[in-house]
Amino acid sequence: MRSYVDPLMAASRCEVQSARYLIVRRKEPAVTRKMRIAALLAVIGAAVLVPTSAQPSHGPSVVRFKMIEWDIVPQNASKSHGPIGKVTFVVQNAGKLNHEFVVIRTNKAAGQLARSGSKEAPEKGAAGEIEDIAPGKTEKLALKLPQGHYALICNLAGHWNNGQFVDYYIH
Ligand SMILES: [Cu+2]
Repeated sequence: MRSYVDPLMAASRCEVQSARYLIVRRKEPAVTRKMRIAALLAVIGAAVLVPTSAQPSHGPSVVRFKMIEWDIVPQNASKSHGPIGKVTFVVQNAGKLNHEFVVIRTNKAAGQLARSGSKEAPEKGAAGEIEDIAPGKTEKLALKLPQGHYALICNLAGHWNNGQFVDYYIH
């Protein structure tokens, strides 16, 4: 049995090695091609963007959030792509309690604004807020925001501590 298996294994090992060699050989041109395509797309993208580059922003300028017990859930906003400049927060209270929406520019993570167990978080760096949003209501807040990290929180007693916050970046 052994004498039969050994040559087969040797043969397949040899095939694997030559296949590996082929992959390695083909890999480089593929990567180069990809890079060339990416560079080409960048050039096309830049050419398309140049006439309208007055506002160098990416992501929507109207960002929607849903507030629930206990969270602030991005609807169309991505944590990493916020528009630089004017942004309109459209905040729907989809919960059963009143909530508020505070936009704070801070280097701290939204969940680390205060000690765990704190009734409220400090609002140092607050850029604006919607004071009260009744259940079922949708309110808007338009702000001009510089690049940076923001904590979006509800700061009604106990709400932040229950997890009603989200990190948001503008860059
Ligand atoms: Cu709340």
